[in-house]
Amino acid sequence: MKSEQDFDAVVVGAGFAGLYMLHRLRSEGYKVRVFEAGDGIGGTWYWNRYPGARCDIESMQYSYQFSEELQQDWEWQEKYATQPEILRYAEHVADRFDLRRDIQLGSRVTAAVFDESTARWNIDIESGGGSQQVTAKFCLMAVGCLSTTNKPDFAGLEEYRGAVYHTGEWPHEGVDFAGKRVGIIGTGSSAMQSIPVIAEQAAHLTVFQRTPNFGVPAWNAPHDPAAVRAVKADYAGLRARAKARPTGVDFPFNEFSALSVSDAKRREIYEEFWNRGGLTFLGAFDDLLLDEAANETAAAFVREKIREKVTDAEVAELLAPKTIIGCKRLCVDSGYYETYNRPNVTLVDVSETPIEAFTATGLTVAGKLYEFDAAVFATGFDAMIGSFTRIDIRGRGGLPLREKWEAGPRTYLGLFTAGFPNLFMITGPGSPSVLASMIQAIEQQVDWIIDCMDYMGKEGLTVIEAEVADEDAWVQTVNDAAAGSLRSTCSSWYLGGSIPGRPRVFMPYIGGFPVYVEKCDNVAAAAYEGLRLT
Ligand code: N01
Repeated sequence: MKSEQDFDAVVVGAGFAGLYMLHRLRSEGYKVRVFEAGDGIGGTWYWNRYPGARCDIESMQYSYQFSEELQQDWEWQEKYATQPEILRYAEHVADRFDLRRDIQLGSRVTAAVFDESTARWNIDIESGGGSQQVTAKFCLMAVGCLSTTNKPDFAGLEEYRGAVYHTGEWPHEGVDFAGKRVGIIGTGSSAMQSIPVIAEQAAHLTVFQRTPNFGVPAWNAPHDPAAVRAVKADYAGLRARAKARPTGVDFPFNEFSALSVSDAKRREIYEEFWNRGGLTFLGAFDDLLLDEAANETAAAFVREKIREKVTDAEVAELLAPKTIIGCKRLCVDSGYYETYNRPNVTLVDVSETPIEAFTATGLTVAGKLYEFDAAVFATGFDAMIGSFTRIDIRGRGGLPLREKWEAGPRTYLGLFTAGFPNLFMITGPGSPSVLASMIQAIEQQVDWIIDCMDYMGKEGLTVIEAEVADEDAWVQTVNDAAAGSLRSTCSSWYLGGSIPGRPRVFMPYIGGFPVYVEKCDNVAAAAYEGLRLT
């Protein structure tokens, strides 16, 4: 059955971006509807329920700042929030701001087509076995950066008789691995978090590692109430300091080179940052992601730590990455390396000899069969663009977005893509997104979009779209920023790394959050420079 409805704005996705977008749109009087494929809100935190799932940004900063009452009232329990706690927080926000009445759950947007005769978007939705079509003046893509899972197409997978799970689509009822043999593929953040927990439960765990990753301890712990009180006494101060940092996160950092100090001093500083833990380790020196020699000092330090933790020297060698630290996103670990000292954990190196095929009882590598009762794919995501390209989005002249982005995403500020009028992206490729603190990046973009829409209303303008020349210039800016960073030198999901056939384009803007914010503000101040308004 088809029903027709017209909205000022349709928001795709009810994660943190969709929730805040809805709140702002409704407060400004727009008629809006959010469509969410999941049966609950929370986006990536709704789906990623694998054992051990936590955020790698500290909880006091991984939260909304738009409401002082909200940030004062909410009590985060630990330094790094668990997935269930983050989901509870999202649900609290939805209830507190009465958002649910405009969110349609279990509703996957399958197509969004711009109708040039009406200057509106025709949006198709599949829900509960039926389809629905709505129209909207504005189409707001709040689809997240890490939402479309990457499931490698291993030969023989259909013959495998055990259960198959993906960390990014974990069963809501949980999985009991007690007494089971488990095989896990991948050693990124999701694997590093889930492996210690699964190993404790399972009879045996076999880890298939293609590329080792650097992990720095989380040192997670319950919050010290006095420290929380101190933050809350000046939350605005913390937010302002975070906003001024390239990463959008406030943490201690040094503004000198790793090569400018003596070996002894360098070690002392690394120990200090190691003991603080997490992603902030890379704040030890200011050139760790710029200079290979500087980076190697940090990489060597962490390798040494890994060797200290893992008793079997051969296994330790396999686990110690020989690459740039921080090139792939650094992992925040809790007992990951020590897990390999357990008698029920085996590491299988698939870097030289890839996984050949699944069989009915397991999988083979270099002709050897590894058997297990359940397979866990910790193989990551079709990051940053997968959630756009799986929707049939068509702009002017019927041009599919998939086609336009075939050689890599092209955007203006990560907010617009030329030829797709009135389509806004939140944390889209070409914006800092995953390289800033996500919720902060979301609030900045949503506020900017609202100002832009209000401006259009006041000026009697109905259509906004990026100029091709300005988009080209921004793509160049994004590429130039990436070229200056060691982050662009390895295969990672920032470049579509795990996805076969994907062009290698560094997708997020790495020039720093404050630089990006200033650019967006300048564009707005110059009557939306680079954008055609009609
Ligand atoms: O995914 P990944 P993830 N055969 O892409 C391997 C965020 N996150 O879900 O490196 C064998 O990092 C692949 O190997 P390789 C966070 O931003 C945050 O772990 O391509 N292996 C890699 O080891 C994070 O960075 C949190 O050689 C294959 C792994 O699968 C991002 O999400 C927690 C393979 C994928 O690692 C993604 O993390 C979790 C194949 N065919 C996630 N294909 C926190 O907040 C892929 N792999 C802490």
